[in-house]
Amino acid sequence: MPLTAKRHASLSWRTLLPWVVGVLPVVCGMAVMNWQVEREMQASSQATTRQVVEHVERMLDNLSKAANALLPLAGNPCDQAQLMLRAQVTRNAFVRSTSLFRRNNLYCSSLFGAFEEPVNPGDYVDGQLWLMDGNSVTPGHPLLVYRASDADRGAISTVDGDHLLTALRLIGPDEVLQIRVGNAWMGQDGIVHKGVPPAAASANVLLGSTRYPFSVQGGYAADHQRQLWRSHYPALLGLLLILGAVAGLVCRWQIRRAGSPRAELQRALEADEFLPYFQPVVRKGDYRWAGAEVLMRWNHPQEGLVRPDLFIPYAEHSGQIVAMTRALLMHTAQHLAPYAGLLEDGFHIGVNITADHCRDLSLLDDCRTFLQHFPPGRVVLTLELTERKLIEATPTTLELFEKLHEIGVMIALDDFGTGQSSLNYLRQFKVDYLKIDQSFVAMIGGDALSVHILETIIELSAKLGLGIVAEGVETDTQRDYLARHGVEYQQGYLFARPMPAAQFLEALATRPGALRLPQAAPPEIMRG
Ligand code: G
Ligand code: G
Ligand code: MN
Repeated sequence: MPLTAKRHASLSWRTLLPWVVGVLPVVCGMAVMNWQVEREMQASSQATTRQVVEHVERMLDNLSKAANALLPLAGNPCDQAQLMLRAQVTRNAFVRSTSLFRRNNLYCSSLFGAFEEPVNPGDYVDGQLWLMDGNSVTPGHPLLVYRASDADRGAISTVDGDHLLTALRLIGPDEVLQIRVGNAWMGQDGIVHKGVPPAAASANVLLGSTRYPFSVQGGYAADHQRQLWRSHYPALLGLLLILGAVAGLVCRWQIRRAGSPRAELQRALEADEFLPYFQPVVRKGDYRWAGAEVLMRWNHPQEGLVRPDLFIPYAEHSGQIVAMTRALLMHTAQHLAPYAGLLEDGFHIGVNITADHCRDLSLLDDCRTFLQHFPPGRVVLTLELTERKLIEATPTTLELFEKLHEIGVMIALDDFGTGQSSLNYLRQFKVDYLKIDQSFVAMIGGDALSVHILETIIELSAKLGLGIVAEGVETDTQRDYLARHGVEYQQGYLFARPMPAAQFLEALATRPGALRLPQAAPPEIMRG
């Protein structure tokens, strides 16, 4: 409809909103998925680190068992103890070697027997554990050394760094894991480093053993999260994209629908923007106002006063014309009823109706309600059916017209001569008046054939006993011609233009019998 309220200011949000609505589920979904991935990574990093701690603790249990079994032998001569040292290596899994020391001097080993090497208790964290990067037997090969001591003597057991490395690599193949003892640490490269290991890029976990002075640090490399996304979420991401697209499209559709003619008419109806305008119908002879046709106007907030031919077709198409006419009848009654004294008895109020009104009997109630506003006999309600679109003679329609006649409502056939209604049609609907279309009135003074058509219509209506109203009378010539040919009622700019209720009532009150009513500035502000 060319009439929807212009919304320049809101144009941007109308185009933007569908995008926002479409993108929102994707962004939210991805945020949730990201949070889920991080939670999963944190949980699995925690679990893996704990597993490594427990595994290393189990190794150290074996080492401590061996060392503590040998502790009573510390100080004894090596040749007495040597066999026991070897027995502990054999009996305890993970134990690579055992040795005894006395006064910071390692004097007996399971591998070499009697032996001399200095031992520095300061190398051991808590005097107990040392992650060393190699010894004289296997230089450059990591070793974890456990030391059990009693005063200045004690026993030492070692586990090969390969066992640690296997644990780190097998338990957490996808993770970055390091075992830390004091300020030495070893990662999955199997090399002992000094200092603090770098924190993992994500899900960094540091878990200390409660039983031995070591800890394990775990986490994931930077690209792990991306890999997880790639392997877990393509389907979900696809679903989110589809969801976003659907949400955006639905939103766009809704916004468009909200701007549709139907929605705009509904808004106008609720805002009470449809007003009745009144165009008098005058009687032949004295040309007093014998009635008026109610013409709908739309007092549009942006467009101003809108003529019905610009919006009535949409209202008819959508069926909203019924509610609009009901509101129009109500307003007309409210405007006129307080001034009913100004109207002569039998004052005709013409209201335009369409085929939609004839689908059920609701029009009957609307008419009844209208008439109840006036003293009996004061006004005659005349429903104008346009001849351009014929109403079907269904049982409901016939019943409706029957009942309308019963309550005194009259039927006029509007725009007569422009359609193709048959005489049968006039009879079926018990039409009371014909309104000659203004195109025929405009022919007056023209060629003989046109005038002949007009005269035939007038004659026909007389023969059928129908009242006749000529529309669109603009000149004295037309007025006088019609009067001469027996046309009872006339309507047209010559007498008055359609006018708002206040002006109509004022004219009724001040010059009720005026031959020609004052033609003030046309009350209508026509659009376009
Ligand atoms: O005054 P005018 O320009 O008002 O009217 C234009 C057309 O709109 C006319 O053909 C008239 O029949 C139609 N019209 C005016 N008011 C109404 C109304 O309330 N209902 C219907 N259905 N048509 C109307
Ligand atoms: O319902 P109907 O189609 O009869 O509505 C009458 C239409 O004719 C309205 O649009 C009304 O404004 C218009 N009209 C009324 N009197 C005149 C007139 O004298 N000349 C012209 N051109 N139009 C008129
Ligand atoms: Mn009409």
